[in-house]
Amino acid sequence: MTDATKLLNLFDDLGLGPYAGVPCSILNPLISSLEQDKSRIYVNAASEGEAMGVAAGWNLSGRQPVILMQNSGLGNAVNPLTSLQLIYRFPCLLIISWRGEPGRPDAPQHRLMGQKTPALLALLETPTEYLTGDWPTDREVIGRLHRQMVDLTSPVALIVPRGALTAAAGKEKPPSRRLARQEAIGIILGALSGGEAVVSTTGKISRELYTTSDREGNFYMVGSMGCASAIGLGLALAQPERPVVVLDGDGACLMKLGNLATIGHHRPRNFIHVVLDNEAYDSTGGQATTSASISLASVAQAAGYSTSQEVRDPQALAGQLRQALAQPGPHFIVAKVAPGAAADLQRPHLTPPEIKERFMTFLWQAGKP
Ligand SMILES: Cc1ncc(C[n+]2csc(CCOP(=O)(O)OP(=O)(O)O)c2C)c(N)n1
Repeated sequence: MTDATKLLNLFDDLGLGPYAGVPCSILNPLISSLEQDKSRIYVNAASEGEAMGVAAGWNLSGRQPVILMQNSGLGNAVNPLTSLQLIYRFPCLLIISWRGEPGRPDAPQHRLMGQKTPALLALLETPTEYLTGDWPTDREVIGRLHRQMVDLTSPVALIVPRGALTAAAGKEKPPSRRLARQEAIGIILGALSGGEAVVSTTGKISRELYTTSDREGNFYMVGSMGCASAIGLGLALAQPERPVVVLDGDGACLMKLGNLATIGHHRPRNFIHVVLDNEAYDSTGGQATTSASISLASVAQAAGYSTSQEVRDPQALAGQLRQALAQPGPHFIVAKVAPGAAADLQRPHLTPPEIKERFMTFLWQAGKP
């Protein structure tokens, strides 16, 4: 396996950097090295598209930026790639992890993008190479790719398959005294009376909800990071009598922060938006989001939610939720929770179409809650 530190040193030698991106567990060795060693700039962008913009700013200052993303995030980056980097000819290195690589078992949301990633990059006229995990080969691969980037003054891509990268052991994070996310989910589900629709965001939140509180009225959104609150808005507007509870992550909420404005504008009375805020992308290795330094609750309040509160203990969470269920919304609750999850978390055993069918049947059969 290729060591992340060696790779970063090689990038330094080639004059590559600074760095911006959104994490993937495959890229965790690189991102956690960047987070720990502050000698290089790493901007933890809210979305991959935003990272492309930050990188273009660096290009304008004469730098050769590196943008890190999961291949699912390539979707978010396509517009800037085609209408910014490629047309202005900004040389930069895209490091793209390869979830859903054909022939390797992976979660269903990665299948199609995994199949299409190389073809999509080819279609987007972006020269592409693969990290192999063999250091002498990888050194050559990156040298070749960098030469193409410079010669063509254009973006280039390095696809990183699972297992190609490794890192030196990171620092142990001190244990958090905050409420565990799983406990918070238990409190929220415990306050429901049965007819509520629950939409959960991608990653460990959906896995925890499934493992501890599976019910027909749960819609596990396994991909499309950031869309849970938008799905919830659609549902709440279409079913105004039914309370809709969205379980969001801070990373996902930040990725599509604009959803808050849309929800605040349309003001669905039956909408409860809970952000389980561990200040981290826990599902991909615990890299920091920016939520520690901003108040998501203030953003929601300014966007027009009826109520917006930050809670830190079980009683406050239960109390806020009871109130939200009793009074017209939209409501926003930020529950500050600890990073980390149980080791034995399951993934939904249902396929995405089965999740959909079961949830739709629930909506029909449950009638009015
Ligand atoms: C567009 C996109 N970019 C990146 C990912 C990879 N990814 C999956 S879950 C996740 C972290 C989500 O963080 P958060 O919403 O804070 O929830 P947590 O994992 O902390 O519970 C990331 C980055 C993705 N699925 N989609």
